[in-house]
Amino acid sequence: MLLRSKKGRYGYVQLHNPPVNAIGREMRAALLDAVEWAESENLERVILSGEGHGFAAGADASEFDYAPEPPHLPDVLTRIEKSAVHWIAAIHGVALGGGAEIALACRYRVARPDAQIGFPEVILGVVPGAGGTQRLPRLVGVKAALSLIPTGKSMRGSDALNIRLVDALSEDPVSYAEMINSEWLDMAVPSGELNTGEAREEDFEEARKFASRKMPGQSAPAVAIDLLALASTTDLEEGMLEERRTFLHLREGTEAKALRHLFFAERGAKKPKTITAKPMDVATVAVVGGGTMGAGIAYAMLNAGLHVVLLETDPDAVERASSSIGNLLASSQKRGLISDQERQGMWSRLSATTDYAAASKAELAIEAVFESMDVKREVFKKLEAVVPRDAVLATNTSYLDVNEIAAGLDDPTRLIGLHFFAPAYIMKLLEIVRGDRTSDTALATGYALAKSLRKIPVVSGVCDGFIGNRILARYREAADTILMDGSNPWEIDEAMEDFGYAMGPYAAQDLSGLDIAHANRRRQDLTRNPLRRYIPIADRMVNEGRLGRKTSVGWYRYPGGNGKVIDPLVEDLVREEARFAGVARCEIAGEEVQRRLLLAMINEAANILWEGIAEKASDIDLVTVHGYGFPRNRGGLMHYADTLGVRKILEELSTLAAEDKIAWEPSPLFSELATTNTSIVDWRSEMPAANSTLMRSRRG
Ligand code: T1G
Repeated sequence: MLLRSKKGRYGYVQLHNPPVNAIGREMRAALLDAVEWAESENLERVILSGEGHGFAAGADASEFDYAPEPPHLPDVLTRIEKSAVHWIAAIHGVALGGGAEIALACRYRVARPDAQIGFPEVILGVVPGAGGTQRLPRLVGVKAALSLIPTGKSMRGSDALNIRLVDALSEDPVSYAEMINSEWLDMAVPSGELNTGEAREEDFEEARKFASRKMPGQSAPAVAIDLLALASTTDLEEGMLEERRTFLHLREGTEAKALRHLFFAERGAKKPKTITAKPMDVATVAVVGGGTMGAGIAYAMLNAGLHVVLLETDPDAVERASSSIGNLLASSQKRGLISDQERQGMWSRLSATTDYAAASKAELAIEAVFESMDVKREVFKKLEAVVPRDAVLATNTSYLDVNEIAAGLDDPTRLIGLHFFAPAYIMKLLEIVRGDRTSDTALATGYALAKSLRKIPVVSGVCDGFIGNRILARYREAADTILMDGSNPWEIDEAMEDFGYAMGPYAAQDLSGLDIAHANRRRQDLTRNPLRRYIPIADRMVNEGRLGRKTSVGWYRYPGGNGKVIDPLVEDLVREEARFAGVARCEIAGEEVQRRLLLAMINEAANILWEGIAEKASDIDLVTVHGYGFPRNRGGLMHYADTLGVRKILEELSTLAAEDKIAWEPSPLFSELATTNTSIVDWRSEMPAANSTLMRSRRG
């Protein structure tokens, strides 16, 4: 846990807990031993550094589900701060959360300019619990502390020097620490003994507004601001006691548990245990189709340092695609996301053409053309003729059958789905669709590409809509049913916004366009169960030309292309459709709207798990949070379902099934979970995702 040595009267202590030096009980105890060791050896200074990639990533978050064990970090840090031996933090890589708090307790801090220092605790739904909210404002002032702790942001070492969070910069912090003059060290005042300086109400007000805008519905940022205010009016010891009490309270709360669940789910998604094949090395990607999705995908690939060959059907389309990508590059540079040099480098790695032969060196080729099976099959025929035999082929389809596309290939094992979400260069989620014949190499290559694009990959089996769009379709069907039976769009939207969605289902449809879901429903006409209740209201809207924002009218009106306003005409239209359908409408309370829409999605997601389309529940949480706006502080759809409990879900679905058996038939997963007393998030299918035998057997 710690590597310890000394040279003369200098002690060297290195935090050692790969991969990120997370600070757990053993490290806390070792730090305490090191303080006593340094004093017993009558050392003049201890130089504290981190072994490996960084200083320390913070407290070991996997311990947060258990009772805290002594020695507690705040106590260890107080011992360091009060020790007669001066501790110097020599920081490289990350010093986050508890790692940054250790540095604050040291007498002196020297960092590499490219180090990352910050307090991301609020991202985990907690606040710093080892003196961060009390020492930081004393060291850097309240205003600077308000820009760091309530936002969870980290800053480079070079910026940290500007606010005196570190005292010096060096490419070799340990050597620098050896040369610090002893008198300097003696004069350095421990951060805990400093005053916070001016604390203006307007700074707190601004921080509160920023926090509620950037982290809506999350409570930790506001609590962190209160603790920073406390630092201005209370002595360090008192303030730390209140901070510790607050941290422990938040840590037990549903919000922190939800955010912790997502934290580990996001990391688990990056390195799936089930994929052992070696991925192809991808340096050049061919992107077929330069429309919105294709240009976005091309930009994402360029931004990851790859070469892109963009293929279009004719010179005009090539020109349009090139200029779309050029505009994306220019706007990123204008927003300071990339430098001019980076922009030029990305532009130089793009070649756009109608000539498929240009793709002859691509290790991966992805199509983002019109959602037509024939068009896609045609594209893949042309790609197969030019790309290397072992190149991976990918489709960006959002719902077409990947197996059917693969059936048209000479070698179907090379095909995967790579379902990007618009805008492809921003949205983190990437559904990797595994067909029946997809090879492990192709799948592993998809994952490796996701990592280089810094996406959150989730593997899906083949079904209509994969994971996300299949749940979305059920969500919308349930909403339309409530619309028919008594609510109106804005009441339903309000209910889901009260749950935590930034936008309800109807405002969201206006954004994406009602015609997209309409086309999907038409496509499903032949396969839909004729006995299943069908709600024609959304079709009526499309037939009336009300497609959403793009036509300035949809479920709402958008006068002058501005914000949405309620449109009484929609209410009339809904009432008329209910009359045609012979439905006696009645008022439905917001809580009931929430209950039904959430249960509908939970049940669909349970079937997705049961059929082996998704490998684990936490993957569905990543899809719903990162692709469909499910409130982050609820932890995702399946983590939220576990807070309801399997038995309660089964009971409520059974009641609803009495009303409409086809729509509400409880997923068999729930009976299995109830029998084995297993939570949804802990359930594991006996087969890896996308196992077609399992899927077919369970789909019935
Ligand atoms: N606790 C436990 N495990 C952690 C961890 C942590 N804090 N941080 C990372 N890991 C694991 C992670 O699960 C993964 O495991 C592996 O390390 C690599 O992570 C008292 C209360 C440091 C920037 O919030 O931001 O301190 O999947 O894939 O991309 O006031 O990890 O390999 O088994 O993310 O190079 C505050 C969280 C804690 C920092 C590295 N600290 N970590 O990114 O690797 S609360 C944080 C990160 C606290 C104090 C409070 C990133 C990283 P596995 P990775 P990476």
